[in-house]
Amino acid sequence: VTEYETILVEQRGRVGWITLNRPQALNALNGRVSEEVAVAAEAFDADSGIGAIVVTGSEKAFAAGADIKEMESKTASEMLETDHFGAWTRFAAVRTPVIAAVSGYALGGGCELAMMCDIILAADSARFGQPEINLGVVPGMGGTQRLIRAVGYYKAAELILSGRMIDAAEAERIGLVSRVVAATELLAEATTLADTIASKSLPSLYAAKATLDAAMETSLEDGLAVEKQQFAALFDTADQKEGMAAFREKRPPHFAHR
Ligand code: CO8
Repeated sequence: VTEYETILVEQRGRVGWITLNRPQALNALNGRVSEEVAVAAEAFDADSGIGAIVVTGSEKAFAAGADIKEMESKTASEMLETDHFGAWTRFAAVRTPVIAAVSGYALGGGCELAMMCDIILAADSARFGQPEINLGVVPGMGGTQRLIRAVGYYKAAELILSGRMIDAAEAERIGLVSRVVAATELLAEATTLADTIASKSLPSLYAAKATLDAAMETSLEDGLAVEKQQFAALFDTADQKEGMAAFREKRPPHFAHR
């Protein structure tokens, strides 16, 4: 990727913004989009001037799914030969906290992209769903696994087997989204939240995300071992000394933010 064609990328303060930008296809996620999102997120992740990433779409659609027109004529061996998921694996692996700011449709791969993020902020206009069953397929960007971990087996099974779309209120009730805000406030709320996160100590943000990831992926025993390691390691950072000194001296901490 030398120039972005399907996304807009911008740094605002310590926050990296990635805006999906294929309005003619409701931000359908084709191979180009996944590569560009991965490259942009990795570049932000490598930059110590960035403490949070926001992924968003348009008012009408966060993303209406993987690009059906791109997939339609593929054979099984073509699907297996091409690593369609590789770019998304790279995106999901960034150490920096990622917020999905969702307005409008987050369907199929769009819902799955939101679930690759650490926090899902939803406009009251947001609609979530895994409609792949209506196309004769199943979720293929992590939806069968991440939705169950997010909302439990029975909610996930109903959504995946029926293809039913849910509104933001239901998504919040079942635990799929972190918080619902008025559609007109979505970007302002995302900005406030991202700025707040990005103001923290970077090593502790990386550690927090690593422990959260461990909770999703391992047993309690292994996860607690990760937590113990991450917690201890932070005591060698200047930010830990600063954070605790600031508490003792009753003043705000000044983290290094190199
Ligand atoms: N792929 C390609 N094009 C799309 C997609 C999509 N997922 N969604 C919408 N578009 C296009 C439409 O074809 C239309 O284009 P055109 O104007 O050229 O006909 C344009 O976007 C506008 O869409 P609509 O006219 O349909 O807009 P509506 O407001 O009438 O409807 C909907 C909005 C309800 C969101 C409707 O567009 C829709 O149902 N979209 C498809 C939703 C869907 O089924 N998503 C799941 C896709 S499968 C998937 O995500 C699998 C993930 C695993 C991938 C694994 C790696 C490859």
